[in-house]
Amino acid sequence: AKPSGRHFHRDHQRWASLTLADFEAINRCDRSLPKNFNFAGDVLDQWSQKEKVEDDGLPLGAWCLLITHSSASLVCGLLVNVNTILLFRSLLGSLSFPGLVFMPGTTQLTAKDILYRLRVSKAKCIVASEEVAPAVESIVSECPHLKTKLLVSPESRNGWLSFQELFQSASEEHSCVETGSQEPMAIYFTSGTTGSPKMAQHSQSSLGIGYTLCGRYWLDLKSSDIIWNMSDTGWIKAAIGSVFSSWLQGACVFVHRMAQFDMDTFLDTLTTYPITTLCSAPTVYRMLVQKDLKRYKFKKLQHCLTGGEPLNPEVLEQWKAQTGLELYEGYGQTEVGIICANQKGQEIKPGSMGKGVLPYDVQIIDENGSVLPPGKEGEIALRVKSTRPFCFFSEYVDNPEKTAATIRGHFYVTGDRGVMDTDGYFWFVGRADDVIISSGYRIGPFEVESALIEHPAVVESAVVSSPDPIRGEVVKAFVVLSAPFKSSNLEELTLELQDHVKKSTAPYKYPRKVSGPKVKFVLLNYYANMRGLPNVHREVELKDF
Ligand code: BCO
Repeated sequence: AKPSGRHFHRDHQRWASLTLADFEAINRCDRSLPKNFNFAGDVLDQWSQKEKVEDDGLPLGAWCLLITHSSASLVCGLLVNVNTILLFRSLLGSLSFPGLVFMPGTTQLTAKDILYRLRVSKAKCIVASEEVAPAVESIVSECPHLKTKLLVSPESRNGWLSFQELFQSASEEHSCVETGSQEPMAIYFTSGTTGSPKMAQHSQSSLGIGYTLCGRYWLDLKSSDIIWNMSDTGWIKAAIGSVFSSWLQGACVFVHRMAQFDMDTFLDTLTTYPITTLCSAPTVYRMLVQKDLKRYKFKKLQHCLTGGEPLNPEVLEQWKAQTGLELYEGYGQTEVGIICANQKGQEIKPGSMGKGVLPYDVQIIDENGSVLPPGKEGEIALRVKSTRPFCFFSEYVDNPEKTAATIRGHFYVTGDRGVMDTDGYFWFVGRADDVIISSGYRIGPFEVESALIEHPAVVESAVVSSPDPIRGEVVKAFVVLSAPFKSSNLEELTLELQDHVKKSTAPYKYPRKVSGPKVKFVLLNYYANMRGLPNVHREVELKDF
């Protein structure tokens, strides 16, 4: 790749000798982590300098190199539903401040979700768009730590600072702060089987350096590429694909936010703009291969990626047959980023999620933490002892028990079950717990059950995963109705319950299937236990037994 081995900017006093090749060496464990690292100063400022001094065909200069500057002293910022370019500005601005941790929120968060996030994180500042401002105002009185509200909008609003005004009046000169490479940089909320989402904290280097090889070999990016990574900015996949991995390689990030996913807009975008690299959830490819794709001529598309949920081999084959392009699957988690991938140049085995990605040592382990041989099913795990890889999350904030519970022997356990073959390729089997992976979202059943139980019709609920041909899995709710609702029209009541969940928590979690309590479900668990499967609360086809 073009930038490899080249100096970002030799004259720069802080990183006079550190190059992209050095960041790669750190990922290969051939070089130790520097004491200090700051992505804004040590990567973006270098590319910015390079762009100023060399005219070597960097594509559009559109990697949003706009560092904000203000004297506000913030500790934590929640960024919700802001226009993506502005989100990048605030995110990069946040990197330039000492002690500031950013916390992206997905566009679908409800007022209740925002309240939860602001309270547990004790965030001092929120950056939000106009659409979200009323939701924030409805809960702000319950957030004693929140001091500053920053509105991203051409309009002004009482009680909010204007992001645009502050940005325009900020000096173009800035000096980026020194940050320790293991200082906290970001918090991502992630769902588990029980309880509310946990705060997984990443450091300056885990996100800022950790995915250098992933950008080069999985995303296959060069500074002349344009990547469209469709993930919502609230997910770590956006941090990897739309910020850190891409900008480490100097690639241009294409941004097109759709209020709601629309297939025609999606296809028009690929045929109109010179996007070279596409990253999207398997669900999107499943939807796409239903269409006659041969009718479309994608302008520059040459590298396609997917992740967030398992990709079925048929979809990979259909995509290739229709477009002539391979589909490179990656596998990872909020806590650890990308840990397995089908990298460019590697043979793809359809149905496999590729090989382990450096610096991780990925293994399949048993319940005692012992490594299993190829072909044996167990839990997908990463070696953390004696040395914990630097690109790991640091901890679940304020939750030492949950942090400790991820460690088994010498390994971090992902909670996913899989198999490694004799060639070192990993094959996903399923979750080892009750987390539901639907359309690339990780959904905690408890969160949906809590939302359902708030409705007067629901006395009890049990939420499980159910197979789905397009979304991989969907949320299915079994409910026991309260006496006054027992004679209700069930179709109408189902819609009402779905709507209720969409209002109570992020709508992507709503139960797409709702049913009365079923003996069948209890029986399935019984059969699962008979087969020695751990804790399987999923709806499966009876034929599977
Ligand atoms: O399908 P429905 O129409 O019944 O429901 C949809 C929306 O209509 C609805 N909704 C959205 N906003 C709403 C609302 N309803 C009421 N009020 C609102 N304000 O809620 C449902 C949302 O479902 P969705 O998000 O799946 O929507 P959609 O349009 O079907 O999108 C399909 C996908 C595939 C584009 C979408 O599911 C998606 O983006 N998935 C990928 C998620 C992702 O990026 N995951 C990566 C996580 S990070 C990770 O895995 C770590 C790996 C390193």
